[in-house]
Amino acid sequence: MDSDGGRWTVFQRRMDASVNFYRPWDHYKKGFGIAAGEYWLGLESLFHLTHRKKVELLVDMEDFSGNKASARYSSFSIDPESDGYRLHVSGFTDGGAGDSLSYHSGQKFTTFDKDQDNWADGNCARDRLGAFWYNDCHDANPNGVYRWGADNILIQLGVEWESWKGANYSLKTISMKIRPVQ
Ligand SMILES: [Ca+2]
Repeated sequence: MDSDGGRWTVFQRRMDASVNFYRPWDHYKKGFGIAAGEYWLGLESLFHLTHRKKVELLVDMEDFSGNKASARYSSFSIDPESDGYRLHVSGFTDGGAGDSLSYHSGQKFTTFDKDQDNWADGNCARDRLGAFWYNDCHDANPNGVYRWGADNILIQLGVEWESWKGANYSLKTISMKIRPVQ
């Protein structure tokens, strides 16, 4: 919570595979995990935190070799449940990770039991074993299966930020955090 001046509210974190992130809509709506560890704040809370104030987003990540990178977005919000918790993100600034999130802007949230993605033939959450604002399907999959780096077998099935490490590398850590813009 203290990176770059503090006051950030973490709404997503992966770090040690201690929490199962392959969960249904109701879990992603209400939140799960613990704030000090692996964590999903919940879409309903995220909506309330972003729908009135102007909010920025910081995504921090680390690989298994100790390299770190980030991506920052000057504007972040999601719509109410009645519009599928649709994501709006813009104003990218590169901290070495590249932009894997703009592809997801404008998308509704999809879980294995609620398909709101742009893939006509299937459900991205079921195919990628995660839950996210899937398009057709992802450049970022931070809620995917926790794995230990790359194995050249499981492609697009990991905790991924593809513009940094590609589709065959599952990150050691990733966190997504927001704070109000001054
Ligand atoms: Ca679909």
